Amino acid sequence: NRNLNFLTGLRSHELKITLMDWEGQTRYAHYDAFSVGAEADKFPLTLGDYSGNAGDGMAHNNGMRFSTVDQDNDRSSGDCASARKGAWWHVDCTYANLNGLYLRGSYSGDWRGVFWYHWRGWRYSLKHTEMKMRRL
Ligand SMILES: [Ca+2]
Repeated sequence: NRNLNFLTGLRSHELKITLMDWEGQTRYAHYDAFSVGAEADKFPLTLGDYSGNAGDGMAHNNGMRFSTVDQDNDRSSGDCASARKGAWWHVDCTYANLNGLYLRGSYSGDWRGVFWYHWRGWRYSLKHTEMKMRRL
């Protein structure tokens, strides 16, 4: 996150997230702006406008601070990074959990896999995901 803060502070960037399920289907979400703020502010996320075919899974996270298991900066009375098994820009908690557990497709139980709610729902852990940023 320090590196993302440094790089996105130098120049404007866009973000493309690609997702793949276990059947080989792919989807993408593009945000026309992407930056990560300073560590002192808990690495807040800024996203621009969405386009794509995965659904706007990260709109909810826009403007949020980054939470980890030892840094609860979310808006939940609980601890989302622990509950969702992944550090992220949690709100209460998230509809996109790309740092979650690698659970190989459908799973039961709580929201803890690598999910993108707006595509495969929260009980499906994706096979492959990427977050790619590029200078504008
Ligand atoms: Ca909390």
